[in-house]
Amino acid sequence: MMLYFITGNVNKFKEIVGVFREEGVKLQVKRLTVNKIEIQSKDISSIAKYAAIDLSKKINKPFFVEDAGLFIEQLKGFPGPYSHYVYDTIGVQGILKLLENVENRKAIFVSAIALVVCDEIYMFEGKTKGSISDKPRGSKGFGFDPIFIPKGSERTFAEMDLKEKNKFSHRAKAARKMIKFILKHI
Ligand code: ITT
Repeated sequence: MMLYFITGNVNKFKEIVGVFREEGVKLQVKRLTVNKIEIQSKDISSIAKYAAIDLSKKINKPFFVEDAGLFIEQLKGFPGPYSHYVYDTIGVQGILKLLENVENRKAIFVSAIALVVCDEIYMFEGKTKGSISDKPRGSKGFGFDPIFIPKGSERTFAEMDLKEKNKFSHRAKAARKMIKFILKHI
């Protein structure tokens, strides 16, 4: 079986392929870039689910999509579902500016995967608690990785190699749930 991951983000693809490898799954995952519909919702899972429903009308093979967002407690969950747009506009420095002199730096990364097999949709979610650093650290990864320190580590995601990030990350947690499901049911 070949499984397609529909994403424009190569880093996400590499992370998920890494999880498949770590779990010893002999299933080929290929990246496909197809434009996705992105509905407006506070809920990451709903965004992934609607994108998958729309794509399932056009794609006739097993595939999944993933949507992710960074939810910062002091900012009432912002940027959350707007993470991509916020990263492209005010970026990492903009977020740090919003948190200047703010003591509460708690944040959660959320990932939702929608898997489509034989016209059925299956949802998997992963969450990682952590905090926002005072300044960017590290050069690996992508997006908000330089300012996110997962609980249980002193380092930002951008200071970790892919394998270490996958030990902590929201995306790896969601991917492991999907892999468990695939191995059991498909
Ligand atoms: P898709 O084509 O898969 O949608 P995308 O980059 O647009 O790729 P998302 O909308 O799911 O993906 O992600 C929103 C943004 O949140 C993303 O562009 C990053 O800026 C940020 N983000 C998500 N996961 C992240 C992670 O693991 N590390 C750092 N930033 C992340």
